[in-house]
Amino acid sequence: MNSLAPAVAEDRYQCVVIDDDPDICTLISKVLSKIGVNSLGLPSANALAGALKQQHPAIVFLDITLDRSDAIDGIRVLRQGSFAGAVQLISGKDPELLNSIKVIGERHGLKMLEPLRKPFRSEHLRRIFTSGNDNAAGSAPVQKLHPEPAKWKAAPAADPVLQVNLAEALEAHWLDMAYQPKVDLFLNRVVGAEGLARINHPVHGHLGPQSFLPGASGAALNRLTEFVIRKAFLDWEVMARAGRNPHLAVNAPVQALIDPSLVKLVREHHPRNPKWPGLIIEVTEGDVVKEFDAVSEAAVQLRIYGVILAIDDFGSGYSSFARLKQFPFGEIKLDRSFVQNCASDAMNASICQSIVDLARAAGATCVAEGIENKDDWDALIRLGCNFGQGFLFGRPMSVGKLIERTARQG
Ligand code: G
Ligand code: MN
Repeated sequence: MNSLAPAVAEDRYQCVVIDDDPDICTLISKVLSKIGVNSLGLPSANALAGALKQQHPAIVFLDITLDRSDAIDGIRVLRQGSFAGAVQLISGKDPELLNSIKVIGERHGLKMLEPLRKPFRSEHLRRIFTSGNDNAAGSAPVQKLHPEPAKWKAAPAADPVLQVNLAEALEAHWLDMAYQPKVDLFLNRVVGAEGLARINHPVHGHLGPQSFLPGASGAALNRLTEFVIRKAFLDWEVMARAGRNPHLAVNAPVQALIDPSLVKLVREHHPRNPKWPGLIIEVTEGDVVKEFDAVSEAAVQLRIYGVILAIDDFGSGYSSFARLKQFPFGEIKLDRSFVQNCASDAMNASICQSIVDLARAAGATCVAEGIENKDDWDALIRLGCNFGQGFLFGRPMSVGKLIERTARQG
């Protein structure tokens, strides 16, 4: 009935503590419960992976050495689970090692707090939640983990995000799609766009996927995927009537992609106009690797109807090149963690070069994600990357705006 769940529902843990020493887990949990924060203690990175399927904690405390795993494994698990909260390293190990691990976490796109050295006092723990509060002095209540602790302000993704039930949002017709232009980097011309689902909430305005994807049921994700595909078909027709012909893309979770109803939907509803260039469905690399055979089969079947698959965030999912050789993808989307600073960072440039070459050898398109400045754009051209998207070329926009941004084609 209530479509707006609080950021942290009552049956959810606000914190997860990963430490192989149960006494430490208990100690931290006790201190946190005194300030109204509930937490779940776990011994290993593996256990964390399991817990993240149900839990969306605002903060994860992470010890360095864990049960048959370590903090680096934990970081990988968090990255793969697209963890949007903050990570608090805790250890008695030397500060240099702690700092190197913090840097690795940041490289994985995680919000890493300043490491906490063991032994620590309960006061230190409390400060994590209360610093930045004017009335701090250790007594500020933080039940909702909200008052936006100063440490979290730097990274908006780490703030607890308003959660909306996806099934109810679909029911209420709040779903909408914004398009981010995709450009030919050599010609500086818009050739297509990536559709990004969002909620147009009557009270809270535009809400991104972080507000409706975590915790969404499989059935709701299937319906969302059906929505974005139908919308992309309809919006292409709108643009075609305005004389445009963009190659549109949408994102889909792998479970929805391999559901037989998806092929049926494409088969029945794809535009019949002979000019239609087809649709691109983006699936993340990690997902592809998990369901390799089923996704490969769906990819081949979808191709029959003009739909190709793109591997999204390529390079971030640790796929093996050997397996990739057998995967029928049509596009690789170079993860923005490599694209950003590729002009000045030799390692990033070299990774981009390898992926551009890989795409070319596979006969696939390579699209650089997250281009934010001219230097990186120039560098990508030198590397031979043909296509790109990013704030430099345009933020996600309405179909009307996209028509304005796109060249009329005869
Ligand atoms: O997973 P995928 O790469 O499809 O996610 C697209 C997301 O990337 C969107 O949320 C979009 O707003 C964001 N995005 C798009 N372009 C840029 C950019 O240039 N810089 C950054 N930081 N984010 C971007
Ligand atoms: Mn994408």
